[in-house]
Amino acid sequence: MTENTSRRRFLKAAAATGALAGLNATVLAQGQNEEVILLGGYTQGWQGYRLPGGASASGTANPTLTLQEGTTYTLMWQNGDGVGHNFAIQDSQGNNLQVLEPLTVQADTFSQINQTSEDQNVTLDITGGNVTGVSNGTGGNMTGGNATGGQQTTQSLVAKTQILSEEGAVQAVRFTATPEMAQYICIVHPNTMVGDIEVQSGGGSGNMTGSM
Ligand SMILES: [Cu+2]
Repeated sequence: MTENTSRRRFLKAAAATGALAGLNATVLAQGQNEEVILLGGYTQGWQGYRLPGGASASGTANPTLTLQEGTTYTLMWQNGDGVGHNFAIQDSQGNNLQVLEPLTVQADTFSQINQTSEDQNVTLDITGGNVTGVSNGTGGNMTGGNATGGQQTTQSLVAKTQILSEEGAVQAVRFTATPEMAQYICIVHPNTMVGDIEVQSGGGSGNMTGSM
């Protein structure tokens, strides 16, 4: 805790003096064209806070995530009730798809994104597997950067995330939408914490009929 606080203080000071300006400008370029999804993890159901494609997140449990094939999404969820939850994406047969790149993210970053309106663009700074900052549509940097990201060149994809039990803690994954994605789920509570994923293919219009 103390370490974290003093580090944040350092980062704030560094940002104020402009020491991190160059770093932020560099990593910002990697964050383009990413969509951010925010969910709340509750035993009775996933709560939609920020949904892809400008969909309204108003009060719906287990909202359908409408994704565009080939688009990369960063999904963050916050533990809302102190019960252990995790996150997986499954195909229509219920198989966990090994497509998730785990990212670390701080709870205050989640809060800052959650405070932006749904139609406001958000750009993430992601480096070394860490979401180190977030910018809003006007280009202003809302959080300090993480100056010590380290070199994590190995991107290991997982089929499900680790169980997160601490209330208020945030977990993040990055994935690219593919047609076999059918639902997102908490493996601990597969009956209540499960929602549909609809993946729209890039080219077509009017994809009303089933694909199988
Ligand atoms: Cu759960």
